[in-house]
Amino acid sequence: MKRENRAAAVAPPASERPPRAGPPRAALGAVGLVAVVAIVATAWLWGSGSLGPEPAAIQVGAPGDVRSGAIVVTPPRLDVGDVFMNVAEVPMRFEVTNTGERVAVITYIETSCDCTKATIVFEGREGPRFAMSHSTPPGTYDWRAVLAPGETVELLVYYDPQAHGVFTPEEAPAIHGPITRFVRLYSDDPSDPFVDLRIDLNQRH
Ligand SMILES: [Cu+2]
Repeated sequence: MKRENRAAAVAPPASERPPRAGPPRAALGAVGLVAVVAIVATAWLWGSGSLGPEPAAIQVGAPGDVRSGAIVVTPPRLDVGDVFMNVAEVPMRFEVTNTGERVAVITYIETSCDCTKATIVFEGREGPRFAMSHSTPPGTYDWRAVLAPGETVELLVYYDPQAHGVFTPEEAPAIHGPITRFVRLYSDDPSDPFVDLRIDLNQRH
């Protein structure tokens, strides 16, 4: 009884009802019931969406929740091989992708040494060049990069082999041979607030 009353209340308008003459009554009844169920279900979903909090499925989640904005750097590690001391600057190119289903905001970049600087090309422009946190601490630049889900931007890293001075291996052995540097990207990704990329090179005189 209850179901019949409800169906009557949300029946489609007369113009959408099937004509009286035509398929048997049983068939019409089935079609009508399907339509009513669909309308009621739609109304219920709408109602719950506007009245309650966001459905759990699209809330920013716990660590590891891939539905949040997620920053991925490609490649995560780059070996540029021999770098000679007489080269002014070695540019390296990476891609930064938001693999999440939400917007991700890159808020800050930090490198492990001032010989290494990093910037993101965002909206066609190279951003500020970040270095170590003591050289370009948070707040140095009024800058951030907002990446839509699936968006990829370019990350440029510059290594300056002369940054520590130009010395022979005998004069300064520490700045020769295998060298490793890191670049750290900070974002609002709740499951992974920063991501590191690694650069290896062989410093030669
Ligand atoms: Cu350095």
